[in-house]
Amino acid sequence: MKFLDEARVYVRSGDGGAGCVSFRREKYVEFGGPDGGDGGRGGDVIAEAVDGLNTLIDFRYRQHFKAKNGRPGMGRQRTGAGGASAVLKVPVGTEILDDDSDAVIADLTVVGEEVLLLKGGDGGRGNTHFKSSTNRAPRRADPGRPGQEMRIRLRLKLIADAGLVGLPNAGKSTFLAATSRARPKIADYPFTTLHPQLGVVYAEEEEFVLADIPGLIEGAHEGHGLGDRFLGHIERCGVLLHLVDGTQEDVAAAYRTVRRELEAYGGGLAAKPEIVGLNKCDALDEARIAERRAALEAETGAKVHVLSGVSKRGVDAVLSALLAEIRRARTDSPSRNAGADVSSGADWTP
Ligand SMILES: Nc1nc2c(ncn2[C@@H]2O[C@H](COP(=O)(O)OP(=O)(O)OP(=O)(O)O)[C@@H](O)[C@H]2O)c(=O)[nH]1
Ligand SMILES: [Mg+2]
Repeated sequence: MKFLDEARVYVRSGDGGAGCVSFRREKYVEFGGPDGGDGGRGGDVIAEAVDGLNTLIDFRYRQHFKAKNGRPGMGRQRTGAGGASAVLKVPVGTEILDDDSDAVIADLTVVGEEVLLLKGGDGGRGNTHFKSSTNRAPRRADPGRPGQEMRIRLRLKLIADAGLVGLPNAGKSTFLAATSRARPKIADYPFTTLHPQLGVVYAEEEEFVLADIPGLIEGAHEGHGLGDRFLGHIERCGVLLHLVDGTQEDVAAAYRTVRRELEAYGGGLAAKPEIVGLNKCDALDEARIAERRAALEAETGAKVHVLSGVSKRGVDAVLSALLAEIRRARTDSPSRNAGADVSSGADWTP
């Protein structure tokens, strides 16, 4: 499956340079004494969140990152040069995990944020350090300390402002296509969408990023259907748009099924603000719409929007309800979406 939101990378910091054994040699100075310099420090491995990236595809082609070793010390007490650090440039929103223990090492959410993954080895001490009253000519110097190595896993979660959820066929991708320049695949069968899609939506002279993910079915948290792993991509959204296909008999049950999966997944998804839409109303008469809307409102205990991604009825009202929540989320954590650079209609997997 060509899903590029995870990558495994091997990183290694540089070895320290060896200390030097050397003695002062000068005309007329017979016993010049030790003057071997220290080795240089090995380079570190650093990860940095940068602007303008939105996939981890680069890490498909380059999976080894090694910092340079420190240079050895030299005579006349010269310290060796330090090794250059290796810098992994990752998109904003990347989590870095230790591949062995699965522990989260860092979560880079702001452009320019850096984390030191591995320290370079210290350089060895030159023989100058081993001079003592009993040993005026030490022949000893330390080797440099070795660098460290680690396997890490990079995991990118979309930083979308709003996320679409619903059963397969609810019309999520149609909604994304109707409101942004994204052109996701749309078809009359479940699981048309196989990987997340992003679109930039313009509404009320503002823009926000909307994520369309594969549909959820009952038992998704146990791996049914496409499972619930895509929900990780909407964990950071400020609001969810929950679409219910209005042409099905039991809209309340459809709503409940998805809610149960959101709750089973955890990650704070169930607690997020949610806008509920009764979709495909172009295919229903007004009496049906009223009846199903009432059933859905009884289930949700909140206002249900009536809309159609095809005829665009109600779409503007839904966008403005989403925007209201997004503005609230942005004021709560202004740095959250800093620099999320997503071109309109960006396909998540190139
Ligand atoms: N009449 C009507 N049909 C719609 C509307 N929105 C979507 N459809 C149809 O419903 C079917 C499914 O639409 P999609 O947008 O692919 O649904 P989805 O929720 O993205 O489905 P998955 O990707 O499988 O989860 C397609 O045949 C669409 O043409 C709508 O507003 N009105
Ligand atoms: Mg879809």
